[in-house]
Amino acid sequence: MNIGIIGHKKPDLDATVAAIAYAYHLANCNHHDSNDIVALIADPINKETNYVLSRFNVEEPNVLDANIAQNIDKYILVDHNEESQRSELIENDAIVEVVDHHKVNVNIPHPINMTVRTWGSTTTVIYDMMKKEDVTPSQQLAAIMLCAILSDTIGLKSSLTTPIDVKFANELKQLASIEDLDRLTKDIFKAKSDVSGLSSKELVLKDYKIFDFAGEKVLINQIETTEPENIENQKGGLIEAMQAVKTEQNIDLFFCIVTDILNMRSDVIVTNHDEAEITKRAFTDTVEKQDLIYDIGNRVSRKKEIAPFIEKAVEYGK
Ligand SMILES: [Mn+2]
Repeated sequence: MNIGIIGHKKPDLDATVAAIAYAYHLANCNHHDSNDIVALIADPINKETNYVLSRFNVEEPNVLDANIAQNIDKYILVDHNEESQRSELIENDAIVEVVDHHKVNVNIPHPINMTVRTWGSTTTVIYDMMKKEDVTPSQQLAAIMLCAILSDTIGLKSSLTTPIDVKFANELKQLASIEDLDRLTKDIFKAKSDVSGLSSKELVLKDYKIFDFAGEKVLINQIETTEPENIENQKGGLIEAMQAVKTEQNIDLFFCIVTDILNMRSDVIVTNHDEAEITKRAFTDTVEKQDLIYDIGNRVSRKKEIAPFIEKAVEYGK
């Protein structure tokens, strides 16, 4: 029996590291034969993840494809639970467990194990599970787990950060023998902000999630960057790319969030008047920065401060 552990489509650092860390955990806590457990990703990794895995010499997981799927009997979902964020190769029947820190929206017709916490990263949840079973991550694994927590919590500064995230980050820092947390955070931010060579289409799909809000297919992309002006200067091309994606993927509403990770604030780019109206209804204090770009102030967390408000605004219009 083979178990695949896998994060959401368009994996970020947390989705990738959570799969690697949970595979390590299950292989080391004696409940499983390690040969049966494999960490996977749903799509190729991004530049930030590539930077972190290369820096700490950790092998990148395989991308789940039809060949690999033939050998997997069961799946554990990490860092996601909604069907719209799941690889299409995963059958409902094969899902046995979820470890996550997002809102829950699953309808699986059999009992599953779920470990969901309101903490800053899925990696934080997995480290807690490791501690409870006396599993200690290797130095390399501790380093990438620390990076995943720093990335998902924007350097432990996002409003989603809990005292548990801070405590565990410090423990992992010790295990990884990392001296300078600020330096590491800056290195991760730099890799996260590297948009060189990305087309407009790649930018507007850099870190996206698709939601079903009141029957509307809503795409929310987030570009985390230290140089938001470099992104917004390309507005024309970005909006054109957003319109093309809407047509290709039958998206009803598209919101592209540009988050300034140094100043902890965001703007929203939209493609039309309808999306602009929803943005204004969702964030009542929003300011129109330029045509089709709205300043939404110090909101940086898609899952907590952005998506729920867009959802309410979409429902209101129904
Ligand atoms: Mn996450």
